[in-house]
Amino acid sequence: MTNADSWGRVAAAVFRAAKASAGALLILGFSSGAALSDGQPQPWQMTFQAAASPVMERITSLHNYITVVMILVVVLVMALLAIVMVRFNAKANPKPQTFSHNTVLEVAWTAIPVLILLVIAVPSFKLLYFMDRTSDADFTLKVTGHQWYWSYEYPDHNLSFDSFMKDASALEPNDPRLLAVDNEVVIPVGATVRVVMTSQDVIHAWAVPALGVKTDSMPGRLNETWIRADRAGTFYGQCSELCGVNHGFMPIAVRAVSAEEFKGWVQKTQARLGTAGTTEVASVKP
Ligand SMILES: [Cu+2]
Repeated sequence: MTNADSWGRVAAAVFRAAKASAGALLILGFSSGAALSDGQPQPWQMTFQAAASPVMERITSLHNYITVVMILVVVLVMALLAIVMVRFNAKANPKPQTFSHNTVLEVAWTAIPVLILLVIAVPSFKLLYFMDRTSDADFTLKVTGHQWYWSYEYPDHNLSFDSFMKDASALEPNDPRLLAVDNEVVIPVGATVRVVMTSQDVIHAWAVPALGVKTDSMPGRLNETWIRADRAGTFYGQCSELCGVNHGFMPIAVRAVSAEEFKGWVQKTQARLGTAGTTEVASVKP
């Protein structure tokens, strides 16, 4: 058996392994997300939480699409590398060619990467503009970050309250540890909610994976995004900007309910807090 033969067999084995692992990645990446529906991380979760908003659905499909493009690029580069190693090593090709330019090849290896970038950039920009569109919102939610809790205002419903992480001793049976809060954000299913964000001290970030939102809340600035829950449920998130010693203990919980339940919640909460009131809560103990 010649050396080239054994290199060929190595290359073929590498190809088979690459194909198998790419297949496994595809299966994991494309199926496991759909099985999870809780709006919170799961043990051994491999991909995103199941999408609960149109933005997150689009983020998930853009991710899947770019993964396919990426696998094709990796396979192409590996194939070219294998060909070079097998056919042009010193033993297989003892007398190298001496030319140094090939116009067709040079145009191709400039144009193809440009095309690949365009194929990725066009859907990315479409999604960015989609995420930015908040013109037809049903109501506004104002989020303010504090060291280390969130406060929420519903200016259209004359309502405002603080939201602290639930202490381990206060957890109910179904509350996720480090994610459950005393006062959840409540929104009606299907309503488009404009979310404006700011901070009272340092930079925080309001992030809820299932709703596809992660926006910085900055002191002295008002950032804007929007959310719309497609289904009922409680969707959890965390502060995603390192903001100090209790950064890991200022979670976010958004509960999506029916329109009637939302109305009831608004009345009940107004009665409980007084309009534009603020809850009294103990400071958080990590
Ligand atoms: Cu923070």
